[in-house]
Amino acid sequence: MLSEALSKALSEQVNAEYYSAYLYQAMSAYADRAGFKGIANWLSIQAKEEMAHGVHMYEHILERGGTPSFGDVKAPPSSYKSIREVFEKVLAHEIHVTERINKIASLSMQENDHATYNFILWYVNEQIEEEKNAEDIIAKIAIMGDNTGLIYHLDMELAGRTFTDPFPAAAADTAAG
Ligand code: OFO
Repeated sequence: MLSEALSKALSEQVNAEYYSAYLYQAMSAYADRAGFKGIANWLSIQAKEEMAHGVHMYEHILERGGTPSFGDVKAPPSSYKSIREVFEKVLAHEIHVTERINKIASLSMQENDHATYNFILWYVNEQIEEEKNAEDIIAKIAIMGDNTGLIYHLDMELAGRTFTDPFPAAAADTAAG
């Protein structure tokens, strides 16, 4: 059974994942209004992934007999100076999320909760990809400078991103009852 401390930490992380979704959706709106539909698509899919991260974590709390708690999801910033700034903020946010996830991993170990430790390792690994994705895009933007024509190439590339359920097995289990 999940301890109270881990129930609280995981519930707060569910909230943080929902905030991530909200943040990326707001960034997507900025990119869309600035005319970068492909970048807006990438950010919108990122928002969907964050929702899936939050739901999956919520389900773990219930599955382990914990009590999920709910708080306000804070409002994200909605205006940005440039696409470069957007992705710098994505990276800074993901670094922050990595710190949060690592704290939950440490707490699971302290409490000898091997099931939660095993569960949170998926998120630990996911954070490697989350930070790398943002770093790769920032590196491309650094080469492009403020050349809007080149940013449109990035826009076309990011238009190709499609949503893949990060937890297809869990979705199939739910469907099967
Ligand atoms: Fe949930 O990985 Fe980004 O924040």
